[in-house]
Amino acid sequence: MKVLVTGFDPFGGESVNPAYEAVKLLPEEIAGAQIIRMEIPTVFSKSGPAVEEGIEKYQPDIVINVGQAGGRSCVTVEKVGINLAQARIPDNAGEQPMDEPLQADGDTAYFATIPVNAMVENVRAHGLPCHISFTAGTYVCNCVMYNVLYLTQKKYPNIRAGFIHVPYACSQVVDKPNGTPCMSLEDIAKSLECAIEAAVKNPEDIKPEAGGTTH
Ligand code: PCA
Repeated sequence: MKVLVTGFDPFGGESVNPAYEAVKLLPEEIAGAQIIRMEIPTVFSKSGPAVEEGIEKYQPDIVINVGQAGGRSCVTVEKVGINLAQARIPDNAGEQPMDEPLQADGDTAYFATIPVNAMVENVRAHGLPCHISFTAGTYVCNCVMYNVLYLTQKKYPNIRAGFIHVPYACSQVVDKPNGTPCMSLEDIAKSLECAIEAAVKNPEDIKPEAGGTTH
């Protein structure tokens, strides 16, 4: 089995993106599956095509895109990508879509096809905090999640796909306000490893023991 794991390049004035930094720390193999790493641009129009290039080149069984979610306190596995682009800040190419659909003929939303519940539970079972997230936002991360799910549904039905958001690395919050959450890159990478292990081992998702949000 092959797992393509992507991480974004730095954006929004940051000098690193903890997503790709942590992806680089992943082992070569997880639960017998080969891990293929790829950096992708934080650009609305380029991120999806970059992932498709990786799909064509490596023929993975699973695609997991990873991005930074500054302000979150732990790794979160995204449940859903929505057909909407709305950018608070310009992306790395200056693109700033406002209230636009990502795909004219796409569904309103797609659920992740990786086993999000099993992934979250496996991270927690290894002593690290982890939650499901029910929104990947409306920026480039949601864009790539939505577009990869659109693409896999239409063109690569045997590939399972989904998205993981990670918090700031500790070095990024030194100059940010007191209390800004962060995690060490080692703990982020360990969380990703546990999540990927569960994705490899669980072709079907499990029912969560608890969870859901009220707001
Ligand atoms: N995070 C951004 C885009 C790139 C990244 O790492 C997001 O959450 O949309």
